Amino acid sequence: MKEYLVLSEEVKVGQEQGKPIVALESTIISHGMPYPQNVQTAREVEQIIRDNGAVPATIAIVDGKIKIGLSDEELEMFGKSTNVAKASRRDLAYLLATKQLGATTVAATMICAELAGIEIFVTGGIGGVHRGAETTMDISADLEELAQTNVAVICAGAKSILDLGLTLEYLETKGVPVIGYQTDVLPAFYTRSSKFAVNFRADDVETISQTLKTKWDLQLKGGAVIANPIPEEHAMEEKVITEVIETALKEAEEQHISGKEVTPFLLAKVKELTAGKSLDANIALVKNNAVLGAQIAVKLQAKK
Ligand code: PSU
Ligand code: MN
Repeated sequence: MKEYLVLSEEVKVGQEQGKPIVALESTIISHGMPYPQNVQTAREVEQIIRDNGAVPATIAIVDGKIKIGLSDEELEMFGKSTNVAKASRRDLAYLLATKQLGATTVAATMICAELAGIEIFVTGGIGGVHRGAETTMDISADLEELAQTNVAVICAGAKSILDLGLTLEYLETKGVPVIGYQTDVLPAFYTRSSKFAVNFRADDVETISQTLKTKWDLQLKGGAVIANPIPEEHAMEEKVITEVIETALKEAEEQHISGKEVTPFLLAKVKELTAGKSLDANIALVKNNAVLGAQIAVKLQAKK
């Protein structure tokens, strides 16, 4: 199994020195944001993690290997290339076997992080149960992964392109705790709140890391969602974003978008319809999650 893993020098040295490592996904770079903001953001997020005492490990599939930590050139390549496959759980083996470029989703990044012994993973938003899933059965593989893989995902909740209520129900069935950082309600990515309560509220990093440690000490397999609201000053107006999302969903339906294209299509549409404002919000919230994720990783490492 280890023969598939290639650690960057920074990650290797970090692990040897017992430093906390924070995983980062690459789908957000290749399919979630446009160039050059994607690469710029990826670099800044890595630096924020270093500044907060942890080591960043951006994960991707390159030339038959799972890269744990990308070089600057690789980040640039994932940001620029148009031939990068979106890699979720089902895609990993084929992309590795055929030596193609794969940008890992939340699900795939969790798998690779666990293989590399990394427990904390920072991203923007997780996939979930799509609206209308009762007929389309479109449910992100991210949720099943959270059910079975021991990695905590720090995110800004989930976008309301999804059915947030059903997403929470699914996570509840699978026993995945959803912890709100300094909030009682599930943040909805672009906005700080939604009408849904989180399972638990944690006002400090210690509570979160101790909860994670306890979960895994008890061998309760699976991850956790740490939901961190977008900073107030970057949040979007709820009415604006709701209308935009309704339009994007309608267009996706009219154009018969399906399968793994759905999420990237909706993300690109939302960005287009908000004249880039949603991108600014997206960048701000990922950076905010990077600070929290690094702090949790540092605390968790101190308990080893
Ligand atoms: N949500 C976002 N931005 C993203 C994604 C989701 O706000 O970039 C990406 C993540 O990589 C996530 C994936 O794991 O989309 C989910 O895709 P799907 O719904 O096809 O499982
Ligand atoms: Mn899907």
